[in-house]
Amino acid sequence: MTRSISPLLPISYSREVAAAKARKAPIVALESTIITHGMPYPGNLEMARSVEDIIRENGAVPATIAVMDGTLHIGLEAEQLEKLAQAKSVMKVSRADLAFAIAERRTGATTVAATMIAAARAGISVFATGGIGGVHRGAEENFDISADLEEFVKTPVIVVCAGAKAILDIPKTLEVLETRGVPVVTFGSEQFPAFWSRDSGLKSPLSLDSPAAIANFQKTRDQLGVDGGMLIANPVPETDEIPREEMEIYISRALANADREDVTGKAVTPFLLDNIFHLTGGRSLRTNIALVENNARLAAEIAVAMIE
Ligand code: PSU
Ligand code: MN
Repeated sequence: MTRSISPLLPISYSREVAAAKARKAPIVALESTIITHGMPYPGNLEMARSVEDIIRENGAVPATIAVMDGTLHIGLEAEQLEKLAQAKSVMKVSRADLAFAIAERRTGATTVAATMIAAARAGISVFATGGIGGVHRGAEENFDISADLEEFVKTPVIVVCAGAKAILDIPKTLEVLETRGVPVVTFGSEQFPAFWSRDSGLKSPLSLDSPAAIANFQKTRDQLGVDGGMLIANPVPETDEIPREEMEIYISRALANADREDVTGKAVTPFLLDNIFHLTGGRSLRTNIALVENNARLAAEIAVAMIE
């Protein structure tokens, strides 16, 4: 099959995002791997919709990012979001293969790294998600370190997450971020959170108490000529938390299952998430949804503060 090479990147803005860009309104980017590979349908669609609504309620415009049939979408229309949430065999794309999905006219859900690239390309500086990828347990053997970490070095986007999942090696994840010069700021706490749990047992490198202070920090980095993004860790609300000791039991079982089934590469994170979902009888999913909603709220407030 021959295909003409397009001189322009096939990029499409939702009506809402295009209007927000025109009036320079605050915009918050959202990733799509969490929708296609992070949660089962229909919980994933409900989550995606409620997160978008929370961003709107807090004075910003949501831009869910995904590649659909080769077009890079910055913001999805309602029917596109619905289609993506039910789509099968969607690629999970990161820095290495975002352009591949576009060039080959595929459908790809964007990870944190790919969403940061697309957001920066679209002039969006704040992004909300659940958890970032990091250094996996056993990385000294399997070399499994998410491309998400390296993206923070290059791409100037503030990413709001609920810390790192304890399926990862959290101390090593923080070490890599420190080595690569990525600021890790916990919102309203001195302790770095562990996704489903409010405390990882590790101190956060930095902490700040207001969206305005976070916006000011990023602006100051920019004035100093320091490149790259930063990680804002927002602890899950207390009422939705699953304590660390309890999570550790499910995590060890999920890791043992992954080991037995020889799961490797990109499949590792989705496999563990799905396993933990079943092991907790769905409770991990409720916590996951609550923390993404909480992150959407904070991200909208930061996006508003960035333009003040
Ligand atoms: N962590 C989560 N939920 C997720 C992911 C990570 O708690 O859905 C997804 C994100 O899209 C993240 C990606 O960017 O997994 C990391 O994948 P990998 O570890 O293969 O880089
Ligand atoms: Mn990996």
